[in-house]
Amino acid sequence: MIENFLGSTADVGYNRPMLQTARPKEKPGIAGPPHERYFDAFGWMLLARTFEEKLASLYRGGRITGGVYVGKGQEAVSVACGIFLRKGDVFAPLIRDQAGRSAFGEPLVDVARTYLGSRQGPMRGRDGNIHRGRPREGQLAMISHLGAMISVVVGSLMAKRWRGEKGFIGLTTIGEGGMQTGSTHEGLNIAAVEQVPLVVVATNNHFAYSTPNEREFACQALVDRALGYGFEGYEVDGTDLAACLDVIGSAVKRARAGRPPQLVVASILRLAGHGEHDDFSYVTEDIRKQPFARDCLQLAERFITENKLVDAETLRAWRDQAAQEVEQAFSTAQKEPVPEGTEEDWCAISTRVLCDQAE
Ligand SMILES: Cc1ncc(C[n+]2csc(CCOP(=O)(O)OP(=O)(O)O)c2C)c(N)n1
Repeated sequence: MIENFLGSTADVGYNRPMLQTARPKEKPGIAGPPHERYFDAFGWMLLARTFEEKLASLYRGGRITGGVYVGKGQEAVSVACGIFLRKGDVFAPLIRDQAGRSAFGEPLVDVARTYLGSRQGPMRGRDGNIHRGRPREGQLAMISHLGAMISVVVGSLMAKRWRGEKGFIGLTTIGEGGMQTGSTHEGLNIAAVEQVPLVVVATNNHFAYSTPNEREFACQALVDRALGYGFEGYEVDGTDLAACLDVIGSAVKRARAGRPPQLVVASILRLAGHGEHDDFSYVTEDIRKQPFARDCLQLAERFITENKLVDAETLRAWRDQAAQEVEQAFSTAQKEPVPEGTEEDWCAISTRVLCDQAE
Protein backbone atom coordinates (compact mmCIF):
# COMPACT_ATOMS: atom_id res chain seq x y z
CA MET A 1 0.00 0.00 0.00
CA ILE A 2 1.38 3.41 -0.95
CA GLU A 3 1.65 5.81 1.95
CA ASN A 4 0.12 9.22 1.39
CA PHE A 5 2.23 12.32 1.77
CA LEU A 6 1.24 12.66 5.39
CA GLY A 7 2.77 9.29 6.05
CA SER A 8 -0.55 8.00 7.36
CA THR A 9 -2.46 4.97 6.23
CA ALA A 10 -5.89 6.49 6.18
CA ASP A 11 -8.65 4.13 5.16
CA VAL A 12 -9.32 6.53 2.33
CA GLY A 13 -6.92 9.09 0.98
CA TYR A 14 -4.00 8.71 -1.25
CA ASN A 15 -4.11 4.95 -1.08
CA ARG A 16 -7.38 4.59 -2.87
CA PRO A 17 -7.28 2.08 -5.69
CA MET A 18 -9.48 4.46 -7.65
CA LEU A 19 -6.45 6.69 -8.09
CA GLN A 20 -4.46 3.86 -9.57
CA THR A 21 -7.13 3.09 -12.11
CA ALA A 22 -7.57 6.79 -12.80
CA ARG A 23 -5.06 6.89 -15.60
CA PRO A 24 -5.74 7.79 -19.20
CA LYS A 25 -5.83 4.79 -21.45
CA GLU A 26 -2.98 5.14 -23.89
CA LYS A 27 -4.86 5.12 -27.15
CA PRO A 28 -3.38 6.78 -30.22
CA GLY A 29 -5.36 9.74 -31.48
CA ILE A 30 -7.25 10.31 -28.22
CA ALA A 31 -6.32 13.38 -26.28
CA GLY A 32 -5.19 13.01 -22.68
CA PRO A 33 -6.73 14.85 -19.75
CA PRO A 34 -6.43 18.65 -19.83
CA HIS A 35 -4.39 18.69 -16.61
CA GLU A 36 -2.04 16.09 -15.15
CA ARG A 37 -4.08 15.96 -11.92
CA TYR A 38 -7.47 15.94 -13.71
CA PHE A 39 -8.43 12.35 -12.97
CA ASP A 40 -7.14 12.47 -9.39
CA ALA A 41 -9.16 15.62 -8.86
CA PHE A 42 -12.25 14.13 -10.49
CA GLY A 43 -11.96 11.15 -8.11
CA TRP A 44 -11.93 13.39 -5.04
CA MET A 45 -14.87 15.42 -6.38
CA LEU A 46 -16.84 12.26 -6.96
CA LEU A 47 -16.03 11.02 -3.48
CA ALA A 48 -17.07 14.32 -1.87
CA ARG A 49 -20.33 14.49 -3.83
CA THR A 50 -21.19 10.87 -3.05
CA PHE A 51 -20.37 11.35 0.62
CA GLU A 52 -22.40 14.53 0.92
CA GLU A 53 -25.41 13.02 -0.84
CA LYS A 54 -25.40 10.28 1.76
CA LEU A 55 -24.94 12.85 4.50
CA ALA A 56 -27.93 14.86 3.27
CA SER A 57 -30.08 11.76 3.15
CA LEU A 58 -29.09 10.79 6.71
CA TYR A 59 -29.94 14.34 7.81
CA ARG A 60 -33.37 14.14 6.18
CA GLY A 61 -33.91 10.81 7.87
CA GLY A 62 -33.26 12.44 11.25
CA ARG A 63 -30.03 10.51 11.80
CA ILE A 64 -27.82 13.60 12.17
CA THR A 65 -28.09 16.16 14.94
CA GLY A 66 -27.09 19.71 14.02
CA GLY A 67 -26.59 21.19 10.58
CA VAL A 68 -25.35 19.66 7.35
CA TYR A 69 -23.54 21.93 4.92
CA VAL A 70 -22.45 20.65 1.54
CA GLY A 71 -20.22 21.87 -1.26
CA LYS A 72 -22.42 20.84 -4.19
CA GLY A 73 -21.23 22.82 -7.20
CA GLN A 74 -18.05 23.93 -5.44
CA GLU A 75 -16.09 20.68 -5.69
CA ALA A 76 -13.87 21.74 -8.61
CA VAL A 77 -12.68 24.85 -6.78
CA SER A 78 -12.32 22.99 -3.52
CA VAL A 79 -10.36 20.03 -4.86
CA ALA A 80 -7.93 22.40 -6.55
CA CYS A 81 -7.36 24.02 -3.15
CA GLY A 82 -6.34 20.77 -1.47
CA ILE A 83 -4.65 18.78 -4.19
CA PHE A 84 -1.49 20.85 -4.66
CA LEU A 85 -0.66 21.19 -0.98
CA ARG A 86 1.97 19.03 0.62
CA LYS A 87 3.39 18.10 3.98
CA GLY A 88 4.44 21.24 5.85
CA ASP A 89 1.76 23.41 4.24
CA VAL A 90 -1.13 24.95 6.13
CA PHE A 91 -4.68 24.41 4.86
CA ALA A 92 -7.68 26.17 6.36
CA PRO A 93 -10.80 24.95 4.56
CA LEU A 94 -14.37 26.11 5.20
CA ILE A 95 -17.77 24.44 5.13
CA ARG A 96 -17.96 23.64 1.40
CA ASP A 97 -14.52 22.09 1.12
CA GLN A 98 -14.96 18.35 1.53
CA ALA A 99 -13.32 17.72 -1.86
CA GLY A 100 -10.27 19.75 -0.84
CA ARG A 101 -10.13 18.21 2.63
CA SER A 102 -10.14 14.72 1.15
CA ALA A 103 -7.52 15.64 -1.43
CA PHE A 104 -5.35 16.98 1.40
CA GLY A 105 -5.61 13.66 3.22
CA GLU A 106 -8.50 13.87 5.67
CA PRO A 107 -9.79 10.34 6.30
CA LEU A 108 -13.43 10.08 5.26
CA VAL A 109 -14.29 8.02 8.30
CA ASP A 110 -13.36 10.99 10.50
CA VAL A 111 -15.91 13.12 8.66
CA ALA A 112 -18.59 10.48 9.18
CA ARG A 113 -17.55 10.18 12.84
CA THR A 114 -17.91 13.92 13.35
CA TYR A 115 -21.40 14.08 11.85
CA LEU A 116 -22.58 10.98 13.69
CA GLY A 117 -21.08 12.09 17.01
CA SER A 118 -18.67 9.19 17.42
CA ARG A 119 -16.39 9.34 20.43
CA GLN A 120 -13.58 8.15 18.16
CA GLY A 121 -13.89 11.12 15.83
CA PRO A 122 -11.51 14.08 15.81
CA MET A 123 -14.05 16.10 17.83
CA ARG A 124 -14.71 13.17 20.17
CA GLY A 125 -18.41 13.50 19.45
CA ARG A 126 -18.73 17.09 20.61
CA ASP A 127 -19.20 18.86 17.28
CA GLY A 128 -21.97 18.10 14.84
CA ASN A 129 -20.38 19.07 11.58
CA ILE A 130 -17.52 21.12 10.28
CA HIS A 131 -15.20 22.42 12.97
CA ARG A 132 -12.89 19.46 12.85
CA GLY A 133 -9.23 19.85 12.01
CA ARG A 134 -5.93 17.98 12.06
CA PRO A 135 -3.52 20.68 13.16
CA ARG A 136 -0.55 18.33 13.35
CA GLU A 137 -1.03 17.52 9.68
CA GLY A 138 -1.47 21.17 8.76
CA GLN A 139 -5.26 21.21 8.45
CA LEU A 140 -6.60 23.85 10.78
CA ALA A 141 -9.94 23.50 12.52
CA MET A 142 -12.41 26.00 11.16
CA ILE A 143 -13.49 29.01 13.20
CA SER A 144 -17.05 29.83 12.15
CA HIS A 145 -16.66 33.58 12.32
CA LEU A 146 -16.21 34.48 8.69
CA GLY A 147 -12.79 35.82 7.84
CA ALA A 148 -11.16 34.74 11.11
CA MET A 149 -9.15 31.95 9.49
CA ILE A 150 -7.18 34.29 7.27
CA SER A 151 -5.35 35.83 10.23
CA VAL A 152 -4.91 32.40 11.80
CA VAL A 153 -3.20 31.13 8.65
CA VAL A 154 -1.07 34.26 8.42
CA GLY A 155 0.01 33.72 12.02
CA SER A 156 0.82 30.06 11.35
CA LEU A 157 2.94 31.04 8.35
CA MET A 158 4.79 33.68 10.34
CA ALA A 159 5.51 31.11 13.06
CA LYS A 160 6.89 28.70 10.48
CA ARG A 161 9.09 31.42 9.06
CA TRP A 162 10.42 32.29 12.51
CA ARG A 163 11.16 28.62 13.13
CA GLY A 164 13.28 28.60 9.99
CA GLU A 165 11.05 26.25 7.97
CA LYS A 166 11.31 26.51 4.20
CA GLY A 167 9.19 25.79 1.16
CA PHE A 168 5.78 25.92 2.87
CA ILE A 169 2.68 27.83 1.86
CA GLY A 170 -0.74 28.42 3.36
CA LEU A 171 -4.08 28.25 1.61
CA THR A 172 -7.43 29.28 2.96
CA THR A 173 -10.85 29.58 1.42
CA ILE A 174 -13.57 32.16 1.89
CA GLY A 175 -17.00 32.91 0.44
CA GLU A 176 -17.98 36.16 -1.24
CA GLY A 177 -20.08 36.88 1.85
CA GLY A 178 -17.11 36.25 4.12
CA MET A 179 -15.07 38.60 1.93
CA GLN A 180 -17.15 41.49 3.31
CA THR A 181 -16.20 41.07 6.95
CA GLY A 182 -13.75 43.22 8.88
CA SER A 183 -11.68 40.16 9.80
CA THR A 184 -11.11 39.37 6.13
CA HIS A 185 -9.86 42.90 5.55
CA GLU A 186 -7.48 42.68 8.50
CA GLY A 187 -6.25 39.24 7.46
CA LEU A 188 -5.61 40.16 3.83
CA ASN A 189 -3.89 43.36 4.82
CA ILE A 190 -1.49 41.77 7.30
CA ALA A 191 -0.75 38.91 4.88
CA ALA A 192 0.52 41.42 2.33
CA VAL A 193 2.34 43.52 4.92
CA GLU A 194 4.16 40.42 6.15
CA GLN A 195 4.55 38.97 2.64
CA VAL A 196 3.60 35.50 3.79
CA PRO A 197 3.32 32.71 1.19
CA LEU A 198 -0.47 32.67 1.21
CA VAL A 199 -3.17 31.77 -1.31
CA VAL A 200 -6.70 32.92 -0.57
CA VAL A 201 -9.35 31.29 -2.73
CA ALA A 202 -12.61 33.21 -2.63
CA THR A 203 -15.61 31.44 -4.11
CA ASN A 204 -18.40 33.66 -5.24
CA ASN A 205 -21.34 31.26 -5.19
CA HIS A 206 -23.65 34.25 -5.57
CA PHE A 207 -25.43 33.96 -2.21
CA ALA A 208 -24.55 34.31 1.43
CA TYR A 209 -27.49 32.50 3.00
CA SER A 210 -30.21 34.18 0.87
CA THR A 211 -28.38 37.47 0.34
CA PRO A 212 -27.53 37.97 -3.35
CA ASN A 213 -24.34 39.59 -4.68
CA GLU A 214 -25.93 43.03 -5.18
CA ARG A 215 -26.64 43.27 -1.44
CA GLU A 216 -23.15 42.00 -0.52
CA PHE A 217 -20.74 44.30 -2.34
CA ALA A 218 -20.80 47.22 -4.73
CA CYS A 219 -17.52 46.82 -6.58
CA GLN A 220 -17.49 45.43 -10.09
CA ALA A 221 -15.30 42.41 -9.40
CA LEU A 222 -13.98 41.10 -6.10
CA VAL A 223 -10.64 40.32 -7.71
CA ASP A 224 -10.06 44.07 -8.17
CA ARG A 225 -9.45 44.22 -4.44
CA ALA A 226 -6.25 42.20 -4.83
CA LEU A 227 -4.33 45.22 -6.06
CA GLY A 228 -5.54 47.34 -3.16
CA TYR A 229 -4.28 44.81 -0.64
CA GLY A 230 -0.97 44.15 -2.36
CA PHE A 231 -2.01 40.68 -3.56
CA GLU A 232 -1.77 39.25 -7.05
CA GLY A 233 -5.29 38.49 -8.25
CA TYR A 234 -6.80 35.98 -10.67
CA GLU A 235 -10.29 34.95 -11.65
CA VAL A 236 -11.47 31.48 -12.60
CA ASP A 237 -14.63 29.81 -13.83
CA GLY A 238 -15.29 27.54 -10.86
CA THR A 239 -17.43 25.17 -12.94
CA ASP A 240 -14.41 24.20 -15.06
CA LEU A 241 -12.20 21.65 -13.32
CA ALA A 242 -9.24 22.07 -15.68
CA ALA A 243 -9.33 25.85 -15.26
CA CYS A 244 -9.50 25.53 -11.46
CA LEU A 245 -6.50 23.20 -11.46
CA ASP A 246 -4.57 25.56 -13.74
CA VAL A 247 -5.37 28.80 -11.97
CA ILE A 248 -5.25 27.63 -8.35
CA GLY A 249 -2.28 25.35 -9.08
CA SER A 250 -0.40 28.29 -10.56
CA ALA A 251 -1.25 30.49 -7.58
CA VAL A 252 0.14 27.80 -5.27
CA LYS A 253 3.33 27.67 -7.35
CA ARG A 254 3.69 31.44 -7.28
CA ALA A 255 3.21 31.59 -3.52
CA ARG A 256 5.80 28.84 -3.10
CA ALA A 257 8.19 30.75 -5.34
CA GLY A 258 8.05 33.78 -3.06
CA ARG A 259 5.63 35.95 -5.01
CA PRO A 260 3.27 38.23 -3.07
CA PRO A 261 0.13 36.68 -1.54
CA GLN A 262 -2.31 35.37 -4.13
CA LEU A 263 -6.06 35.95 -4.40
CA VAL A 264 -8.10 33.70 -6.68
CA VAL A 265 -11.78 34.50 -7.14
CA ALA A 266 -13.91 31.67 -8.51
CA SER A 267 -17.44 32.04 -9.79
CA ILE A 268 -20.10 29.35 -9.32
CA LEU A 269 -23.64 28.90 -8.04
CA ARG A 270 -24.23 27.05 -4.79
CA LEU A 271 -26.28 24.07 -6.00
CA ALA A 272 -27.83 23.37 -2.61
CA GLY A 273 -29.22 25.38 0.26
CA HIS A 274 -26.93 27.17 2.67
CA GLY A 275 -27.43 24.06 4.77
CA GLU A 276 -29.73 21.12 4.25
CA HIS A 277 -32.41 22.97 6.23
CA ASP A 278 -32.60 25.58 3.44
CA ASP A 279 -34.59 24.88 0.25
CA PHE A 280 -32.83 27.76 -1.61
CA SER A 281 -36.13 28.79 -3.16
CA TYR A 282 -34.74 32.34 -3.35
CA VAL A 283 -32.53 31.29 -6.29
CA THR A 284 -34.56 32.31 -9.34
CA GLU A 285 -34.97 30.29 -12.52
CA ASP A 286 -33.07 32.97 -14.37
CA ILE A 287 -30.03 32.56 -12.10
CA ARG A 288 -30.18 28.78 -12.40
CA LYS A 289 -29.76 29.18 -16.18
CA GLN A 290 -26.57 31.26 -15.97
CA PRO A 291 -23.27 29.72 -17.11
CA PHE A 292 -21.92 29.94 -13.55
CA ALA A 293 -24.82 27.73 -12.42
CA ARG A 294 -23.52 24.66 -14.24
CA ASP A 295 -22.58 21.63 -12.19
CA CYS A 296 -18.78 21.21 -12.19
CA LEU A 297 -18.97 17.47 -11.60
CA GLN A 298 -21.39 16.88 -14.47
CA LEU A 299 -19.27 19.09 -16.73
CA ALA A 300 -16.10 17.17 -15.88
CA GLU A 301 -17.83 13.85 -16.43
CA ARG A 302 -19.22 15.03 -19.76
CA PHE A 303 -15.77 16.21 -20.78
CA ILE A 304 -14.28 12.83 -19.94
CA THR A 305 -17.02 10.95 -21.79
CA GLU A 306 -17.21 13.14 -24.87
CA ASN A 307 -13.46 13.05 -25.32
CA LYS A 308 -13.37 9.34 -24.62
CA LEU A 309 -10.68 9.86 -22.00
CA VAL A 310 -11.81 6.72 -20.20
CA ASP A 311 -14.47 4.17 -21.11
CA ALA A 312 -17.88 3.80 -19.48
CA GLU A 313 -16.73 0.79 -17.52
CA THR A 314 -13.90 2.74 -15.85
CA LEU A 315 -16.26 5.58 -14.97
CA ARG A 316 -18.67 3.09 -13.43
CA ALA A 317 -15.81 1.55 -11.45
CA TRP A 318 -14.86 4.98 -10.10
CA ARG A 319 -18.45 5.61 -9.03
CA ASP A 320 -18.72 2.20 -7.38
CA GLN A 321 -15.43 2.74 -5.60
CA ALA A 322 -16.62 6.11 -4.23
CA ALA A 323 -19.93 4.60 -3.07
CA GLN A 324 -18.09 1.75 -1.36
CA GLU A 325 -15.74 4.10 0.50
CA VAL A 326 -18.66 6.22 1.64
CA GLU A 327 -20.60 3.19 2.88
CA GLN A 328 -17.54 1.94 4.70
CA ALA A 329 -16.94 5.30 6.40
CA PHE A 330 -20.53 5.57 7.62
CA SER A 331 -20.89 1.97 8.67
CA THR A 332 -17.69 2.20 10.73
CA ALA A 333 -18.78 5.45 12.41
CA GLN A 334 -22.31 4.17 13.04
CA LYS A 335 -21.03 1.28 15.12
CA GLU A 336 -18.94 3.48 17.40
CA PRO A 337 -20.19 4.80 20.75
CA VAL A 338 -21.19 8.41 21.34
CA PRO A 339 -19.84 10.34 24.36
CA GLU A 340 -21.43 9.77 27.76
CA GLY A 341 -22.04 13.10 29.47
CA THR A 342 -21.38 11.73 32.93
CA GLU A 343 -18.01 10.30 31.90
CA GLU A 344 -16.74 13.44 30.21
CA ASP A 345 -13.92 15.34 31.90
CA TRP A 346 -13.57 17.99 29.23
CA CYS A 347 -14.99 21.51 29.56
CA ALA A 348 -15.40 24.00 26.76
CA ILE A 349 -14.55 27.25 28.50
CA SER A 350 -13.16 26.26 31.85
CA THR A 351 -11.16 23.60 33.63
CA ARG A 352 -12.62 20.63 35.47
CA VAL A 353 -11.38 22.02 38.80
CA LEU A 354 -13.22 25.31 38.34
CA CYS A 355 -16.40 23.48 37.31
CA ASP A 356 -16.21 21.17 40.30
CA GLN A 357 -15.76 24.14 42.64
CA ALA A 358 -18.80 25.87 41.14
CA GLU A 359 -21.02 22.82 41.59
C1 LIG B 1 -18.64 37.20 11.15
C2 LIG B 1 -19.79 36.29 10.82
N1 LIG B 1 -20.99 36.83 10.49
C3 LIG B 1 -22.04 36.02 10.21
C4 LIG B 1 -21.90 34.66 10.25
C5 LIG B 1 -23.08 33.75 9.95
N2 LIG B 1 -22.90 33.11 8.66
C6 LIG B 1 -22.43 31.85 8.58
S1 LIG B 1 -22.29 31.34 7.00
C7 LIG B 1 -22.86 32.81 6.42
C8 LIG B 1 -22.99 33.04 4.94
C9 LIG B 1 -21.66 32.91 4.30
O1 LIG B 1 -21.72 33.23 2.95
P1 LIG B 1 -20.44 33.10 2.07
O2 LIG B 1 -19.26 33.67 2.76
O3 LIG B 1 -20.77 33.69 0.74
O4 LIG B 1 -20.19 31.54 1.98
P2 LIG B 1 -21.20 30.41 1.46
O5 LIG B 1 -22.00 29.96 2.65
O6 LIG B 1 -22.04 31.01 0.40
O7 LIG B 1 -20.30 29.33 0.98
C10 LIG B 1 -23.16 33.68 7.44
C11 LIG B 1 -23.67 35.06 7.26
C12 LIG B 1 -20.64 34.14 10.61
N3 LIG B 1 -20.42 32.84 10.67
N4 LIG B 1 -19.60 34.98 10.86
